[in-house]
Amino acid sequence: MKIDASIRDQFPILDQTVNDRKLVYLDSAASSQKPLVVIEAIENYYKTTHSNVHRGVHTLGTRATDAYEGARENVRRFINAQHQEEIVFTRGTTTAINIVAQSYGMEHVGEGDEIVVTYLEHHANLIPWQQVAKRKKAKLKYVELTPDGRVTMEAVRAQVTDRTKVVAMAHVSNVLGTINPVADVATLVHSVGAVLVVDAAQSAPHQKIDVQAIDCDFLAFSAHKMCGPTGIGVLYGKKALLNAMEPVEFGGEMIDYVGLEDSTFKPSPYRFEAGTPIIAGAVGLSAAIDFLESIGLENIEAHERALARYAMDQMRDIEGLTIYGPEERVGLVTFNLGDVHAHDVATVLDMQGIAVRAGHHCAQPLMRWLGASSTARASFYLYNTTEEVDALVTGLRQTKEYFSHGF
Ligand code: 7TS
Repeated sequence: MKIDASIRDQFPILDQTVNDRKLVYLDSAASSQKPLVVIEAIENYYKTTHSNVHRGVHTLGTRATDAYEGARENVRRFINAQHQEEIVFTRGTTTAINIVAQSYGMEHVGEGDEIVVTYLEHHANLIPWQQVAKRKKAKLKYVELTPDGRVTMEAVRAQVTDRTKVVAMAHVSNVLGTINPVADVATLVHSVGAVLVVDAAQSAPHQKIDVQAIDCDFLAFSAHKMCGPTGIGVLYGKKALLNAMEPVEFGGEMIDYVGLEDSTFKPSPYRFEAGTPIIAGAVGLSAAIDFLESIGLENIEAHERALARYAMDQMRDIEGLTIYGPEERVGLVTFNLGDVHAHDVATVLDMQGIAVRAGHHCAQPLMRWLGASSTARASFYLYNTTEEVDALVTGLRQTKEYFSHGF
């Protein structure tokens, strides 16, 4: 299906004014908006199907379980995982990575071992590994970036040694929009007997993910960035690894036999899903996957990249505006406008109804690497239009005038 402005009719939230201007939502990398089909899937689930899962034998219980496990199968198919047991529902990317760090990391990383990350990680894929490194007296090593902010295989090779136990890397940077060579990294990582953890929070919403083609050991993403609801995400892990890992949370649903002193646990995914799971969230995520696939991820990606190129071409004409990262990127543009603070840029744009993100984007080491205390970011999704990019550029020119002393 071709993407045109009619797609916006699917997103009721976009049809509103903010500060008396038509809303221009350019913050989808933080969280995307939701189409009617997702909102209605969640509503219908609560109206017709809800009960707890995996418990009673009654009809609603069976229907809810089918909906929940059906969502798992849809996620498995979406990322081309081999087995349903490899799909763990979590609260989001952050929780998924924390599970891997707390369980696999604490078990397999020892004193003097190495964990490798890059300078462009979101804090969600950095702090959990800092904690493992600190607790285990392991070394946290950083892959250097090229001057324009890319991760090269040469730079990864420079950090990976036979002491490396885990390499954790974003698939796509939430600040620079660069795509990392995760499949090649997987081959390298496996050659030293380590595992690769891929943070796919910024890739899963925009491009086809194939975990078997990447051959990553773990991969994490969040539903809310891909037209799905908040509160649910996915941890993919290779079956043998997940089944050998200790659970992180304990309680109902994840046990096999409970004795007075000790208990045994179910295999994956249930050993990682203690308590009543995020049933309606899984239903919403599944509907979001169907929605994205009905449009075609390749169409979505092409549309956003075209918008980013169109935006950058015009933004470069604004004197004093700095764009961070290389030309080759996904659909987002991070920038600064002279020495105007990014929060001020975002505030003036908001006065014109334009929503962009400002701050350190949960990537403080990268901000320091860029030499910026904060930046502004416009991120595009399938519902954005060239007219909205034009509004952004006009807004930036007005912002520049407003703060003309900064130039
Ligand atoms: N990893 C990356 C690469 C991200 O961009 C984000 C969120 C996360 C992990 C965490 O995802 P969560 O769903 O668990 O919160 N990124 C952003 C952002 O760029 N602006 O706001 C949130």
